[in-house]
Amino acid sequence: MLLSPGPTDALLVIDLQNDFCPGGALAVADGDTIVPTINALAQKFDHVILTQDWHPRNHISFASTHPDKEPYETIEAPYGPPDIIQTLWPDHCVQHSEGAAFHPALSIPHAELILRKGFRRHIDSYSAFLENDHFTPTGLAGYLRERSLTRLFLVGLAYDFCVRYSAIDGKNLGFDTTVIEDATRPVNLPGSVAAANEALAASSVPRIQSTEILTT
Ligand code: VGL
Ligand code: ZN
Repeated sequence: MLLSPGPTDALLVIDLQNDFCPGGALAVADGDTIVPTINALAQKFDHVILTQDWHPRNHISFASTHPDKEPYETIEAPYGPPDIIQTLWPDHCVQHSEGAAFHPALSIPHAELILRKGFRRHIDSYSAFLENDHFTPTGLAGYLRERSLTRLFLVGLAYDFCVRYSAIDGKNLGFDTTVIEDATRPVNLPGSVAAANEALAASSVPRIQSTEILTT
């Protein structure tokens, strides 16, 4: 069945930034290969929102901030449950760096909002809706509600982190939420893709293919 986006639908493009693409600081395998699909999908939507991971130097999620830690080790986040375990990453998406810029081939001139997240030094934000304390809002839910945008289609990077958490929070906040799976790529830490698949299924967030929206 072909899905046809309408006036209350939005495409949410998560973190399509240089640092998550090959050659970047936190490169996702083939992260750049989804750009043409996302550009084509964007043409089908009246409303497109981009998110941008946007960290200050010495961000809590950077391994380099913690003297005795290496990337991909974990810490107990000071803000506590429910996701008390914070993965530590290589320094990435530092505010105003080239790595934080959108991939140069991303071409969505009609995108209406660029939502930056992860800008507070002491808290990470995978989700476009809530920071990693699962409490502090980014403002996106209010924006979408004020604009009467009720159905969301998520694409971008990375499937198993920012796409996963954004989709689940979107769904929990009352938006009709779908992930366009072939327009995402995962970081792929041990178990992270299976965990994302299970979490999305548990929240009844469907995964579809871009061909269900693109005619060709
Ligand atoms: C992301 C790890 C750290 C993402 C952002 O966009 O999925 N992953 N920061
Ligand atoms: Zn980040």
